[in-house]
Amino acid sequence: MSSDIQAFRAVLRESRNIIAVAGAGLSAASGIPTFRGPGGFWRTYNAVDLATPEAFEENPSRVWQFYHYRREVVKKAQPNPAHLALGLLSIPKHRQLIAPNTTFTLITQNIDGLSTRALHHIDPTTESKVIEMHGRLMETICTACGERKSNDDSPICPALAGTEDLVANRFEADIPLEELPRYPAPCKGLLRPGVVWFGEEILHTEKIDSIVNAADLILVVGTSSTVYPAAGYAQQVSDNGGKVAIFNVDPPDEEDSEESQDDFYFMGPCEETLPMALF
Ligand code: BV8
Repeated sequence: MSSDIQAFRAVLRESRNIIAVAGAGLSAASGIPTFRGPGGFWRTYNAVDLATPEAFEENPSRVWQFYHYRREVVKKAQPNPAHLALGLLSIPKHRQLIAPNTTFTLITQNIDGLSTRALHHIDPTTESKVIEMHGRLMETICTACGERKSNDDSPICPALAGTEDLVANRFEADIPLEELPRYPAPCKGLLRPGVVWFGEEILHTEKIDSIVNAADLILVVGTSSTVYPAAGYAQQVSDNGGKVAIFNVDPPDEEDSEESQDDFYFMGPCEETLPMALF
């Protein structure tokens, strides 16, 4: 396992199909709490327990307050240097400088849209796309007609206004169903956040499978690699003879370091290590 930047750059140059799989650590420097860090809780709930269809079914008022809170956090957030580094790698004319004659695809587990915003900061005309495999916070799906729509209203409905302030609102509101986000008339169906919950199939699954199978280098950026299927992509690339580069603040796991598939390990905040390793 190496953190030799020159060796990593040589691998970048000799690769053909590069991918990155990103997690909450990519957006940490933008002020967005990670799942398994201190911010992984909202009120007394573990984020993972609220990101399920069952939680929404049981208490849509609570789940909508959780997602409204995260929408308001994201609206105040800006892409950080790690988003921008991946954005530059996504755009062929910039990628040419460090990895000529390669393809690059960013697959993100994050729903904050910051990687897409970074891309458009760099080049508003770019055709490059980020694969947002767990959906988007700023989209909704109608539970009645199934329509998926972009929605970055703040607040998304009057009843949620101010509920993001957990100090002013010490007690969780109990918002009646009819006051939660609804699809416009005549449908008026209850909306749900446009994200993939645990137990639901990820988006773009066939496209991701073919891209991961073709990859000969994977950058694993800011993820605990605990949620599948994303957590399995690095092993898949390694099994296919490809190389793995980890960018994480945590040190490598001791117990599995001997047989770990990691060829490179850049320990530190990815907003520093990623730009340094790539450019
Ligand atoms: C599915 C959207 C099947 C919502 C999320 C085996 C195979 C397949 C599935 C399973 C399986 N085993 C179990 C499952 C089920 C489940 C799963 O994986 N469970 C886990 C808990 C075991 N998977 C699913 O349910 C998936 N669906 O498989 O469907 C299917 C197939 C066909 C038909 C029907 C069904 C769907 C999972 C998607 C869930 N939705 N998000 C929302 O966000 O609210 S998951 C959510 O949690 C995130 O998107 C992300 O994926 C995950 C959190 O992980 P991380 O992003 O890694 O964040 P975390 O905080 O854990 O770690 C942060 C890391 O960053 C840390 O390592 C930290 O050290 C590091 N870090 C921090 N700061 C920095 C940093 N690193 C660098 N720089 C820094 N500055």
